[in-house]
Amino acid sequence: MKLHRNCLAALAASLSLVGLSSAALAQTVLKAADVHPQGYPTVVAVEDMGKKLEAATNGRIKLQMFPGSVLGGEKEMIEQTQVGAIQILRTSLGPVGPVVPEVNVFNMPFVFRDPKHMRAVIDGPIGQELLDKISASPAKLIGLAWMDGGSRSLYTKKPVRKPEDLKGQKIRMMGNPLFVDTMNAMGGNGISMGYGEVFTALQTNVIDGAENNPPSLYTANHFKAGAKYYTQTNHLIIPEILVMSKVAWDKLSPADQALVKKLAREAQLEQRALWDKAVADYTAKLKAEGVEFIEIDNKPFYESTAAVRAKYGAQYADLMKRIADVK
Ligand code: GTR
Repeated sequence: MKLHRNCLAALAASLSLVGLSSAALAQTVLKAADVHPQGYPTVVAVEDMGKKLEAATNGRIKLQMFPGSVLGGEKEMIEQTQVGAIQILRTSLGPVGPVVPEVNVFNMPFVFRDPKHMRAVIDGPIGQELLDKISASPAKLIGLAWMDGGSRSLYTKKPVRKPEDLKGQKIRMMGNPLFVDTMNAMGGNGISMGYGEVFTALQTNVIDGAENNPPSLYTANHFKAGAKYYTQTNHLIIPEILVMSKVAWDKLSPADQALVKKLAREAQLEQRALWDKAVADYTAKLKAEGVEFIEIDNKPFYESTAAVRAKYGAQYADLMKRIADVK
């Protein structure tokens, strides 16, 4: 009788152990990362995607967000995503170019007429083709969805109105040789550097300026490091992208993969609405902080970068024509 009772207790203990461990095993926590701080449109949209994912899977799949570059700069985070240490990454497409060269077609200066044109392209077949190219490439990244990064303009310590004004000025660009070439063609000296180093580099005069959209200029505080002149060059309109590590992707069931893709697409649309508001809000805040927005005719900058489009775009001539034809 005693033996019987002991056996039952042992069985119950092992059952509860099995129960515990299978519940723990069944839960997948996806680490998501972003260079931007809490509250930034991309961060909010990915966090909301995580909430929906958790609800739709009854807590089986969770997403944990690491904002504000806590897991590194974009180059490092892309590498971590490739090896599976980060599972979901929101990044600019700029630093993806060196690992998936086909995406550089979207990274070229003045390839889109305006942000509206860019949205029409990413929402259509070309946008899907590029996501598929990323997924099919050997980079071990799955292209989930696009996000909006508006349009990038130049900010400097001295006012700039034309390419000649950039002579001798060191301007930080994202890590991709295409961007250094772009800045050199625009008249300045392009310096490749991580986003997290820009503030100190401005403060210590290692650089004289950088280029970005208003929400980034404001939230990264670069205007407080002396970059008070914001010249509306609108030279780069680069979509942001949400990618998943192929290592993590391959562990999901086909049904979960479809769910992640669907929710990523919803995050794309949510981020877009948040983005439009952020551009308006941060533009007003920058002006209130004394940043001078310099309106210019950007044609000389467009013309000065023709050689960059010719050099990098030759291999995408057909695709560039298709992009230009999107209304
Ligand atoms: C921002 C973009 C970031 C990052 C940053 C940069 O506009 O959202 O992903 O690429 O620019 O300049 O490094």
